[in-house]
Amino acid sequence: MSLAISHSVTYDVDRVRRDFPILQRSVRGRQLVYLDNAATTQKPQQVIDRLTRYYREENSNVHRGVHYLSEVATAAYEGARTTIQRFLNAKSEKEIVFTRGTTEGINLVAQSWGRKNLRGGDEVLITAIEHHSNIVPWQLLCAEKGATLRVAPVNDAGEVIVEEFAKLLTDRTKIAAFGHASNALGTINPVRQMTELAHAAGAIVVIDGAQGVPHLPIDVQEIGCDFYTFSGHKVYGPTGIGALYGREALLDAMPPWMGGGDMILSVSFEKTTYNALPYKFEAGTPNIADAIGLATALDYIGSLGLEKIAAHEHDLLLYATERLQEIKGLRIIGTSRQKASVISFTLETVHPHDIGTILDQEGIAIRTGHHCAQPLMMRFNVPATGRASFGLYNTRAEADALVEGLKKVLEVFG
Ligand code: C6P
Repeated sequence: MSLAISHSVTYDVDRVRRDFPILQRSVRGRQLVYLDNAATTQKPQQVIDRLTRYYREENSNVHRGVHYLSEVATAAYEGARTTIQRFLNAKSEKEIVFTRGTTEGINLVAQSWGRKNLRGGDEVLITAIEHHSNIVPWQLLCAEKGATLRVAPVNDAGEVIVEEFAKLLTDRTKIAAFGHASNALGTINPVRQMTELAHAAGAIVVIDGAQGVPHLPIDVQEIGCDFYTFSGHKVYGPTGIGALYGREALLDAMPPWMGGGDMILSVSFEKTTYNALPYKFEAGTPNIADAIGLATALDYIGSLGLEKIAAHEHDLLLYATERLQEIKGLRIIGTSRQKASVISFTLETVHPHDIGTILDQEGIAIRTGHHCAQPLMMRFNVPATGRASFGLYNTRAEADALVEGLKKVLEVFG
């Protein structure tokens, strides 16, 4: 990673911050410094207003009523799907399934495509830096099918060793599933290259985009993956909503995962037929308001400019990485050349939970723990790390506050 620092003059972070009411509040008598964006992001007023407007003026069930409000809600809900389709550059709205988030998206693929297509002796290939949400669904599937989970290793920088990944792809590999970016280390994977390799071996590709979408412009056609899933709450949208992109031909051939309302065409006790895509995978009343809120969030970041956000966050990553070198005994875990604005670290003499607690007294929010990536913690021989993750509204001054906060931690424990 180059440490040359450049600062984008076209990105007005002070103006951006004014869109986020929560950033104005104080915590424990201090100005909030929110550096836990990989866990969840704060919401701009535009998203909050859209949710309120929906409940005040448009609330109704979708795809059901002929009455006015149902038509308005349906149009807004389907409009949100179109926004997501365009955001990911999917070919068609039929390829966008609303889910509760990344975890549900991965489970949907495992339970529908996986259960239909996996046999005993088959293999699923993941990598050593996956979040539990991209490990456990495959373990459940493999246990049921008598298949084997294989894990591609990472080097000491936290980069997937692509040659090893390639070696583990065989004609037994039916699914390759990997993250776009690691939540615990920030590593950005070469997803296009990994997708090509997996396809050459005959596997389908599932990408966990939870940490990709907030930091990188996404083009699923350019990546070439079969499935891509992400969570709204990590991209300045509401919790409880996300989306799964799936290639139309694959979704079409997959059985429904959950049964109930909206996913049916007709039901009789003898035989039920299923709805067209994407509704076949959206059983029950969907999370209408939050789908609309998610689209507003994507419009919001689109209006700021995805490239500008990425440049701003990269600047913060470089600046904070450099300043953190001042802290005695601090070790950064994850030094990938391609890295999102996530910095995991340990302090020689202090447990991460103590670091988090003392920073909290200063109004600084970071995450501490295993970050739902326990195998990764074992790989780096640490029980836990502190993790500062930067979003589009963070500033260099906040990186400075983190450094000063860590100096206080050392005063207490050093
Ligand atoms: N990571 C973090 O603090 P859900 O919970 O379904 O929205 O996202 C799960 C998930 C899957 N993959 C990756 C790479 C993720 O980072 C996450 C969520 C949070 O790092 C909460 S554990």
